[in-house]
Amino acid sequence: MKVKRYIATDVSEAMIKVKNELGRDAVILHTRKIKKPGIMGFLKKPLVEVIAAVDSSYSSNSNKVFKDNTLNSNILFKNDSENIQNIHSQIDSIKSMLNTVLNKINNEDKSDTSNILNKYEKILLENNIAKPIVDKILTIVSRQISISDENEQSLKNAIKVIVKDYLGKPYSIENAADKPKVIFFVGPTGVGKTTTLAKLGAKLSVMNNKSVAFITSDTYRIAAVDQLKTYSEILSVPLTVIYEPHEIREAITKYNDKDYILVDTAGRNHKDKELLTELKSLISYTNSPEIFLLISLTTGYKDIISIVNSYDFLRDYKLIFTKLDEASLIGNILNVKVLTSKPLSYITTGQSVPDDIEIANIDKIVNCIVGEEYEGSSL
Ligand SMILES: Nc1nc2c(ncn2[C@@H]2O[C@H](COP(=O)(O)OP(=O)(O)OP(=O)(O)O)[C@@H](O)[C@H]2O)c(=O)[nH]1
Ligand SMILES: [Mg+2]
Repeated sequence: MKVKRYIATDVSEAMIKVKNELGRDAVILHTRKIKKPGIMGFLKKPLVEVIAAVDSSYSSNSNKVFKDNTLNSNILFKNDSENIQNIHSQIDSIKSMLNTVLNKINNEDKSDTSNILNKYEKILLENNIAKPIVDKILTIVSRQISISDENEQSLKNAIKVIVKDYLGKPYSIENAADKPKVIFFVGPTGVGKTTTLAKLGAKLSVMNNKSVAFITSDTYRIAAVDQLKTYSEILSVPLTVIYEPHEIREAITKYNDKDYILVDTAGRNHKDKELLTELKSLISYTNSPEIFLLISLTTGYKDIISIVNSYDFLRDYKLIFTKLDEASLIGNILNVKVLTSKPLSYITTGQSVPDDIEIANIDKIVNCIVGEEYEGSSL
């Protein structure tokens, strides 16, 4: 075996020297960094010392070891970098897979959300709720909760809360404070003014033991007075017929001791300004009257808007909705309520006096608006 020491400025220079002198079969036994001797040596770059050996009898094996070592370390190094690259590319593909899954979940969520919102938009529109009101409700709702299949019920409940809030608390005639309370029944022709007045008159006098009187200013139709006269006789409630608006003052004075004075008015074609002026004059002769505007649930929304606009000279009134039994949709209750901001009071549910009337049941109306059954009376 031949062993030799080499000093070089770096490893590659040392290797060249080893290779030149000992040949390709040389084996590196040892390498180390060394300082040049002397003070100046400390300031210079260190040198490399390589101890190499060669044995002719093992030359081919030694060469192999040397080569294999190099190869192994190369392979190892190469494998390491490939592995790292592999890991990076796997991480990248996991990332992109995750993104795809997340996008899918998001999109599914969005499509779930819009499916459920679409479903309720349809239900509300089918129930005749005006489009701007439907949009308003759904905008509020979609801001309030994130919607998915599981919380469809929460969406429905949120809609119910908003609708309930819009509808407010119903007003009952029994809450009237002053005495006598003068109550006008106004509205379009044939809407149910006289019948509703009779229903409430009967409830107040027979069931609530209140003293009641009737006044009618409806002398346009021959049968109109007779109709109310019949109810007044059955209920033993006095009736006064007035022919001019100012006569109402005297009639009210006459019934000063009563708890309630219910005033029937002639049905007005809401497009007839003159008739409406007469009604205005009649009401103006009364101190703090209570007014009920009656609207039939069989009337279309466009006509309802026109009716409500014609009666906007009445600053204060309560809403009575009639003929629920004949209607197939209930949405106009909400439409009118939003349009007028006036309190709801009663709903009439048929022709029978006095039974077919109820104080507006807000929960029943709300449930029906979101697509559930209206409990009790028809629809
Ligand atoms: N189905 C149904 N019919 C009703 C209801 N309320 C009133 N009616 C009927 O509607 C018709 C007109 O009722 P009226 O009380 O005379 O109506 P009105 O508003 O006084 O009519 P005019 O005085 O002519 O303007 C009558 O046949 C009533 O029986 C109701 O809730 N449901
Ligand atoms: Mg009438």
